[in-house]
Amino acid sequence: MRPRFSLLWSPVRFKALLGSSPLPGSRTGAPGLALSAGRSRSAGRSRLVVGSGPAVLELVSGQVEVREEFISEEEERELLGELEPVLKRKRYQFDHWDNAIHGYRETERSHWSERNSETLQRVRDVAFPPGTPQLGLVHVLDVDKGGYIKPHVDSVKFCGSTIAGLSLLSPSVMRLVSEQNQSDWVDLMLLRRSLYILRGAARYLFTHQVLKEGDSYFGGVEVPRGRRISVICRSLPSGLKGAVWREVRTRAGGGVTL
Ligand SMILES: O=C(O)CCC(=O)C(=O)O
Repeated sequence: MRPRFSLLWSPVRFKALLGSSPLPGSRTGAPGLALSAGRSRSAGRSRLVVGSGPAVLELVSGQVEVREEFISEEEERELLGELEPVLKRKRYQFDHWDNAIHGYRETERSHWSERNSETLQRVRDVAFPPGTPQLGLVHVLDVDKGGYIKPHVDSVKFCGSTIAGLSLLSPSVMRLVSEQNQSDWVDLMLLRRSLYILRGAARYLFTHQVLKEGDSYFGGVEVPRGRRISVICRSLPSGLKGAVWREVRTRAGGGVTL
């Protein structure tokens, strides 16, 4: 069965994968339902988000966004040029079985070159409404080709209601799974140079993970994994403001304690 969505938006090498068979059964192989164009900002973007069904897509509508080609190749090079010397001094960590991340090295950065500051400001401008308190430190995560991020919810002590991340070097699939019902899932296709944003319910009520090589499928199509660097901006945990809290509770049917 062919995936329901078109991959024409994606780099040429993904087109070659259209003929490959999805894995039988399992979440990994399920094509899923695309986020309806009416609820996302454009039909193009909606093809980058699929879910297990209409209800879960309704739950996260407006709370999950993927923007393809958010940064240019030049901007990616500029970010890598600043990050590589810092990351190369660190070792990938593979050995702690209980870590949320396997095969990674990381850094945090508050000062950036002028051009990279401009790129990051564009991320902040689209992800956070004006005046949102934000973490000054930008989190940089370098996950090796064989590495992956296990399902987790970011700590409410250190991160507010919004997470915004740029993906550099490699495409990958981010999977959100409802904490209340494990059969409710949403997959995000994170192409190289794209931006994803998780807000409110998507950030608080779902775990997120980045799939490992071998499990890395989007809509039944394999997404080959390579080394991936993410550059992540977060809002500050200023306490859930009334409106956000009401929104989260309403979407979850009222029975949620954070
Ligand atoms: O690499 C990413 O984009 C996600 C990182 C992540 O899940 C985290 O830092 O909590």
